[in-house]
Amino acid sequence: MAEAPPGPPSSQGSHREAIAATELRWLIAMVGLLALMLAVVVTTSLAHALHPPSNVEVIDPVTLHLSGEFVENNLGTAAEPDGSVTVRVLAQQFGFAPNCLEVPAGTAVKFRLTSPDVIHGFLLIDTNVNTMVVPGFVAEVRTRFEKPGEYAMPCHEFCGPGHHGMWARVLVVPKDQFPALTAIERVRCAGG
Ligand SMILES: [Cu+2]
Repeated sequence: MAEAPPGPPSSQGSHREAIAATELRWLIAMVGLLALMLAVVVTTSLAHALHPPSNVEVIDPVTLHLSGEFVENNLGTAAEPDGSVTVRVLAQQFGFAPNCLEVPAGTAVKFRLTSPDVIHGFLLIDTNVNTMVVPGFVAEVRTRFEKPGEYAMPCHEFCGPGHHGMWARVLVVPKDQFPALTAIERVRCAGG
């Protein structure tokens, strides 16, 4: 059986040209979009110190209450010998422990968080702090608060039926006030 005769060469050629032009337009749009996304990543990284969390550190979510750095007495803000502070927090259904984190202004702050149950989120609006808290891993974020103030700290990863009520706060106090606070006052956000 004879094949259907091909269309006239000129109409086939213009069809191909139209396809090529469409593909080129999509290619340009795609490359443009990729360049824009790359520019956003580079700009936020340089201008706002926003980086993808890079800390890969494992922890056993079953035993973290019993021993190691996330036992109850270690939670909250601890002063380090170099003048910086480390804040240890547990994110669990449906709250943060402690639920108020008191830190000094003008000081390097390292947050270390983990979860014993499901994935939670740690976000401080208007700062570079934004990470997931994944069970089995320690999330670590470094930041610095220049001025005293208060930050709401909502869990921003849906973690179950009580998710909407899961939030805490960070209270930044003047640097000279911080050393006088006891460990208990720090986790209760005395003065806030
Ligand atoms: Cu949560």
